[in-house]
Amino acid sequence: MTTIRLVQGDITRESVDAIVNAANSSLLGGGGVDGAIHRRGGPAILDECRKLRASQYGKGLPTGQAVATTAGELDARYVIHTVGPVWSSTEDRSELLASCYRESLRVADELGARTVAFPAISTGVYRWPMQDAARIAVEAVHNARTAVEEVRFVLFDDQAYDTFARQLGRQ
Ligand code: AR6
Repeated sequence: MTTIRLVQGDITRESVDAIVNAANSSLLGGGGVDGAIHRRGGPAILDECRKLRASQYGKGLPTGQAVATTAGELDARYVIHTVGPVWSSTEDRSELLASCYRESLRVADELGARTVAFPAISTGVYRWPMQDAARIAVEAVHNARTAVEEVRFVLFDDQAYDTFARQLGRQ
């Protein structure tokens, strides 16, 4: 049974086994939570991302998949990079967003991680509406068969926190 916790704040301050990064397929960093993770985690994360690109992901990490690196100087053992879908009003990409959570938890299981922090994947630069993203995130975690004991959703602002709290019936 996986416990879901909600936290408001900066995911790079969390102390967990694995921090999930809302990356892009290049794995070479970006803005938003990706930029914050690389900034605070230091260059070791990017070094490993570059090696992963060279060895396995020359064409980029596909949307909906996940891969782990060191967490560098973050208070975590791993960063799990996943690529969320860009929001589309004409195409239903929710299965890809659910896959980000599922695949990240699968990678966490492979690593033996028991506590995993997630940001609200795709809800920033990729423009996914928060309410729909919260529903998909919570359902994906509820449906996942995982040994992860605690999933911590780390929401950056009040609105995101309140939306996840409502989705969990905690408000
Ligand atoms: N801690 C927790 N949540 C955060 C933080 C933080 N430090 N910073 C931002 N958020 P985004 P995406 C929230 O844009 O939509 C990058 O450039 C933010 O408020 O980081 O999946 C990548 O390289 C929002 O709710 O990720 C990709 O190119 C959520 O995290 C692209 O953005 C996700 O916003 C990915 O876009």
